[in-house]
Amino acid sequence: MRLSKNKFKEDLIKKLEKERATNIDEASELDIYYALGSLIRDYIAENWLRTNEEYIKNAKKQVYYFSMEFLMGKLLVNNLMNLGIKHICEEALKELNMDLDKIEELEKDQGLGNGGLGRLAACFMDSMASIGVPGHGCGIRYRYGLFEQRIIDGYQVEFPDKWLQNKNVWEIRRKERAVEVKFGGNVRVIEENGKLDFIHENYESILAVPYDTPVVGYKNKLVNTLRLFSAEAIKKDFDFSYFNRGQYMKAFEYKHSVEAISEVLYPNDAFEAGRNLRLKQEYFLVSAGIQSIMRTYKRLGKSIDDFHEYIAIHINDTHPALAIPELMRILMDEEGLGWDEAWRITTNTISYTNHTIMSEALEKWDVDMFKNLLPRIYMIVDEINERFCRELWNNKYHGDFEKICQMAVIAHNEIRMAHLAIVGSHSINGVAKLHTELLKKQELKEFYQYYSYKFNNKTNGISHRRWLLKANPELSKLINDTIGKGWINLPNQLSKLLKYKDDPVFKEKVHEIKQKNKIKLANMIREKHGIEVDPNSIFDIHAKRLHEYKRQLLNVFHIMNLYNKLIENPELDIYPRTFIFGGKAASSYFMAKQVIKLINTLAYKVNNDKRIKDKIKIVFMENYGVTLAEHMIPAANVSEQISTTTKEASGTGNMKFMMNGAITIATLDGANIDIKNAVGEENIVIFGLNEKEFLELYRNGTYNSIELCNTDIRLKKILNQLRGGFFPVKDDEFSIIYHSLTKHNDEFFVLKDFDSYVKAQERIDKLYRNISKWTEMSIVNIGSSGIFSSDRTICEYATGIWKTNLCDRHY
Ligand code: KOT
Repeated sequence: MRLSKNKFKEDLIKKLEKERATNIDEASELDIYYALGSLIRDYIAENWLRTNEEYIKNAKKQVYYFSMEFLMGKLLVNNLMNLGIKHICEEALKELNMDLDKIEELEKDQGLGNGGLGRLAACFMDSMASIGVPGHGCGIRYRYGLFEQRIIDGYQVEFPDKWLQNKNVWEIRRKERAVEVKFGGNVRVIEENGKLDFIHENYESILAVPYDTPVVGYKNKLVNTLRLFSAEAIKKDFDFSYFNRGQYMKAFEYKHSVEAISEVLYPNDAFEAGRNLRLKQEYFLVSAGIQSIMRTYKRLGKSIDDFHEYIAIHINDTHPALAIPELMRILMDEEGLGWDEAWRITTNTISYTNHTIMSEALEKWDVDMFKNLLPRIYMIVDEINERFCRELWNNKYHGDFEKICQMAVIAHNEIRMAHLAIVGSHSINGVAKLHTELLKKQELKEFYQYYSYKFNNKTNGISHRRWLLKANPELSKLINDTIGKGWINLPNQLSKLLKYKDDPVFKEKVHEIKQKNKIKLANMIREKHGIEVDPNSIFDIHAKRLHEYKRQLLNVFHIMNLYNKLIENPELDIYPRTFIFGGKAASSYFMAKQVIKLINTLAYKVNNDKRIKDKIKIVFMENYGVTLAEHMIPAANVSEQISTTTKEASGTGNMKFMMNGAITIATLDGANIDIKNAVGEENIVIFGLNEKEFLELYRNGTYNSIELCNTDIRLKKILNQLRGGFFPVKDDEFSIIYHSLTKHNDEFFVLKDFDSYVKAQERIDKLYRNISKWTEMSIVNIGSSGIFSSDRTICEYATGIWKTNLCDRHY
């Protein structure tokens, strides 16, 4: 937008006066934050309204991205950037003796997600708005986002994330657009003129109140919407039914039980919760979302038969898969369509992304629980299952009960959400090449054979505007100065940097910027954790959710091995390294929490051991989230992407690091493979079993971890150190870790890949000594990162799945 600095100042001062009743001399930083937020919202409002008007006027096909998680992070600077007024705002604030970075710190992260899946949804929001896809988010406005992590005595302790304690300046509550969501009760079936009617009665009604947040496109005047629903008691129920009977306390119990639905995000990543409240949340989201879409659709005045021509609904994993029976319900029970017509519309409307093949993350619901909570929806799912099984029987597997049972939506008293999502949608995609291949050839093999036309790959991406332009302003400026600003709209243009990989001046600048970012992170580490780290050491960062398959433990074992070697020989020539960790463990995941304790225990021991002369340092940074990632990633030299192969569907942190010039040490898993293909083998460090070797070993069951420990003296020593005496903890503190690697045969092949990982780390050590070569590799990584922009991913979704407005950009 066009705006002069003076006009901006004037507007800001007015806001301070009118909304904060203060002036510029008296205003606190918080006053400025609120005034600024309100002012930016004003600037956004006009384009927001216009965008919506245009969508209705031109009846453009709309995409709704349904997700239980949106990990948006902070919005202030992103909005300023996308409006094109960040610079003006910064300058104006400077003149008023304020600092935008300081003001930004006051904004709470919108942390309504666990990790990759929720952050992907947020990156998609940015890309849809920026490349001009009419796409909106649909989710839950949890009162508490993912817990705040504090480290106390080395342990993770969870605290509530009170992100709404102060006013959220970005959202607009739209009470008048609330819809009712019905739970429980029973269904009465009546037959009239040969037609069945389904009357849902004795249910409990809950109000879903939408809160809308604008999603601002990058300098294109387009503003999409993120709509999050909050659960509220319906006023008349709350006020009358109990209060009038004098049951004052009961009235509040009722209110709280209703509000519980949108109270808190389940803190599990890639793990199924299987709880009644989670099922309530999932249905709450889809019912509210679809009713709200239906209302908008009605305003278009189009026939219901053409619904799927104007609406695409995408489900982010199976969590919102009840969108399928819910849309069927509305089309049949409310719009009066027959089954076949409703099914045609539903399957053409819905598309599904699978994010994991790990069995513990596959959602299954107990039939009785489901039936009690959602009686009408159950009837529809049951009918979908009946028809699907009949179809299999008639078309392909006549008489093969076993096969049909294997593929059924309901079997063994469970509803399988992945099967429901596949049967009820027109597209199923994986999130990286290997992952999609595994879906087709293994995990969903039967479905691929039956519905091969539905399967496709959409390799994940990240918003290069957030993860490079915003997170790394100095590098972005250098890129602008070198190749121009075209990359901000066309990230593939980052490849223009490749021709500078040998340019000594450019290389020097890239190196300097990395150093500056490292110094900033070192200062942060000093302030937050009281640990002194050397910015000239290699910053080796492992930041992601704590999970056994992500193998933070492998990293720890490498450090223990290095430490053991240094104790034996303090003169050992290793390049100084700072190992930095960040990540949360699910609150009920004991093993993962013990790994955090182990990292911190090791950190304490190593950091305070004078004998190793500061050659290695270890830091566990508390409360990893979007904002902390924005500080950590630009400072990384080495990116740890070391999951057990086949387990990480894609990963997206891997893309953020390479885009900021880190060199990846990686297994051939998920999108690491795509990164390797993009940068070339010489610009990434690969180790470990590949997919074939892993699967072979896994299937023929010949791996014996204890045998391996007994033959590798390094491992033997490390495992002994876990058992007592070495660390200042109880002898059995780490017994769960010890047993998982020995008695339970090392399910994630930590010990199996150890030797190969150590060698890969030695290659890193060697490579970094030649800083000129290292910087060259770093530039190749940055220059090759364009295809990992979520702009490319969204363009593929829009053209290949949603069939919306095609973007005219080339990726
Ligand atoms: C599953 C259940 C609950 C919460 C989250 C999940 C989940 C998360 N399943 N897969 N993911 C991750 O999704 C990312 C985005 O596609 C991937 O990059 C990552 O590999 C998945 O683990």
